[in-house]
Amino acid sequence: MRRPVTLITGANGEIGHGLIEHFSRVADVSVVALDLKPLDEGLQGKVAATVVGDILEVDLLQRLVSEYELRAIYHLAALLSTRAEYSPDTAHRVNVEGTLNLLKLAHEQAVWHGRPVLFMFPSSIAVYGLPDLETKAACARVREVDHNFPTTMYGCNKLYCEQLGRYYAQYYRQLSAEPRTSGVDFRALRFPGLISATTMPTGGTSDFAPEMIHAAAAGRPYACFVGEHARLPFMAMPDAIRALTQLAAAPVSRLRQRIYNIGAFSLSAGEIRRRVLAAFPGAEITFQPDRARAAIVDSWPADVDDTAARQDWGWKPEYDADRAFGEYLVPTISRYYAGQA
Ligand code: AKB
Repeated sequence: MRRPVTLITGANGEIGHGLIEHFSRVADVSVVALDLKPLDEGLQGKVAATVVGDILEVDLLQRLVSEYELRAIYHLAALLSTRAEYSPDTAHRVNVEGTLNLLKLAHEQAVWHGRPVLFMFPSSIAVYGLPDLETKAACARVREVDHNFPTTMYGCNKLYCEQLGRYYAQYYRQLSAEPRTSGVDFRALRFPGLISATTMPTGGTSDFAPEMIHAAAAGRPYACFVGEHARLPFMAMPDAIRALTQLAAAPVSRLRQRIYNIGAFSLSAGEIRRRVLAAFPGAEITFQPDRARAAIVDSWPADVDDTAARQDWGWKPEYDADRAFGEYLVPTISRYYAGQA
């Protein structure tokens, strides 16, 4: 008898950390954590099993399902936007072929145990591509269907994988004599830039916000790679975890779409700097824009329209900018670096 589990890929990343902490407090969920690197020590006692390996290794995935019955997959593994620009072919393999491997695995599992497999997919504001700053200013809150013209490999990968997931959930093998669903219950969230108080992102382009805050708390100078007017939507990590688990728990009958924007607050790099200086008055933060990375940020929206998520499954962020800085980021990061000192 195989053990029913929830698989988290890319478990060692920022969202993985938050999700594992969350599931460790939920009695009936056993997590198998898959990552290229060994799971961080602090998380090891919080999962049923850890697997070190690559989502591109089909044999590894098959060995996994010989031992476990997958009831849900949180597919977090990806190369983020900046890193993907340095190795676009690898990014395509990991982000697209890796996702397809997991969609196929979810389908096989659903057929095997005769019930739908929940497939949660973190997508991104990187799927948007605004042609210029005038357009960015004019359409402050983009809807899911607007401006889907990504300028990065990562954005192209996320947009395509959203559509692959939608295909698996709604149209899989639609021409077969007896069309049935694939059994893959695919649900995606388009995350804004995420800011965690306890982990640092690697390889993203919205990273200037967490980097600025963490550098200030650690007493390190920081040169921001975008200009002070560069503006993006952001979200505190606890809200991101809540959004994932809330969408996962929503009855499928409530979902009018498979892919949802979610928003929390929108800040420019200059506004983040002012908030960081208010909390850490000695911080040394300068602006030294990197033309290419700043252009990526300029192509992403200043904010998103998340009306559909609010209407369909009750999305409402708990952290606006004041609460995110005042009650989560500043106190938690300060404690974290005080403990390191
Ligand atoms: C990145 O910067 O690549 C990510 C994202 C916005 O998806 N944080």
